[in-house]
Amino acid sequence: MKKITILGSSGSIGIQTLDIVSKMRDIVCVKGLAVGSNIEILKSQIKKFKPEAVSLSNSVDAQKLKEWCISNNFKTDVYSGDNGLEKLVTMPKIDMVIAALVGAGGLKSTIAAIKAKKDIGIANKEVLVMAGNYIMNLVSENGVSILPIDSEHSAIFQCCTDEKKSQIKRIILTASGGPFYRYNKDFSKITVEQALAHPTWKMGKKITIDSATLMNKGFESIEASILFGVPIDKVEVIIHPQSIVHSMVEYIDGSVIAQLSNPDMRLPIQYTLTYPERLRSNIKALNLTEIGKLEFYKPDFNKFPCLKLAYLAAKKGYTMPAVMNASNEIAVAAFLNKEIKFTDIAEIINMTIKSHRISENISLKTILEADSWARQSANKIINNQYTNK
Ligand code: MN3
Repeated sequence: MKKITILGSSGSIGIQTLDIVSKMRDIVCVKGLAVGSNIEILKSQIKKFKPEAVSLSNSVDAQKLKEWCISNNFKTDVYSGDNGLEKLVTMPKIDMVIAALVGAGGLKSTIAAIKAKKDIGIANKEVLVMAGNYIMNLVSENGVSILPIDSEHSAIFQCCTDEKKSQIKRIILTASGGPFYRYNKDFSKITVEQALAHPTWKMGKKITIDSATLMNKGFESIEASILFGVPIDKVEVIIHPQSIVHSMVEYIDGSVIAQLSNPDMRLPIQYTLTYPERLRSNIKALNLTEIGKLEFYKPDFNKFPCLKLAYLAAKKGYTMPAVMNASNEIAVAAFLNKEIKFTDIAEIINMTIKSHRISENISLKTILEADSWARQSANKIINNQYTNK
């Protein structure tokens, strides 16, 4: 029996993870659940999964939930804040933490989980973007496994089980392209509503905007480079609108291995939970003759400057990816708030990373300093130069 804690259980990955768990309760059991503020979803999850402990962002919500648990006879411990997350990931009983928070907010709890020697199912890609090498060092020091939940990285993981990493020539990361890869109108006029309408995947708002700008693919390139130990130059993004080939690995002998399935996040989530075993699933069987054709295109780096910026930040390394990630979070929030234009997102990131002085001394402290410096700078840029309100 694998015992898990899910951080971000009210989000898209969290909900789908629980859906998988409910179908294999003899294999996986949920001990801890953490959400931001979605108390109603958490209540229904407590009823169904009876976790030993849960956590919410703020203490007022936690207090309300505590009273609800008592009056409904649930013996669930209720925590809040960073402390609560730490409690959930360090519970002695659990084996694995599903890190499915969004953004930099998941960094500390992921680190705490690794230090408590828990295996990690990683969906919170920003953690690897901002502190990739630091995290991978901790992973090896503590002898834990970090398994990718993201569909592309799960694909790559499945394509390179036996071969040596030194024999990888190239990782080919596929991208659906988001809603705008064929869009020929003025990108600066793209509205929040248009950007939130993703053609293939239904996800949270932040990642949906990242998918529309292709920043998500930039993050995933960095994530692939970190997880599989290959330089960023060896990770190539290609647009594949059907989202059937989830990614590929090319070896030095010219062989290319791909993983295919209908697009359904429950497959990589299930594999993370059952690895190294494979179990039956309810996922719609792949029918290639029905699909007919699979297309592949080069991404347009001029239309999608965020992708270029992510590669640039990865090449600079050290604190630069953390700065790129933080300025992206600020810019995306401002776009969702209708304070800036779609095209301003890349400009704000560009201005922030250009004015950053890299620290080559990497520690959790310098990473967090770079992160908060970037948030302040990006906010300053928005307040001074972008007031379209
Ligand atoms: Mn993905």
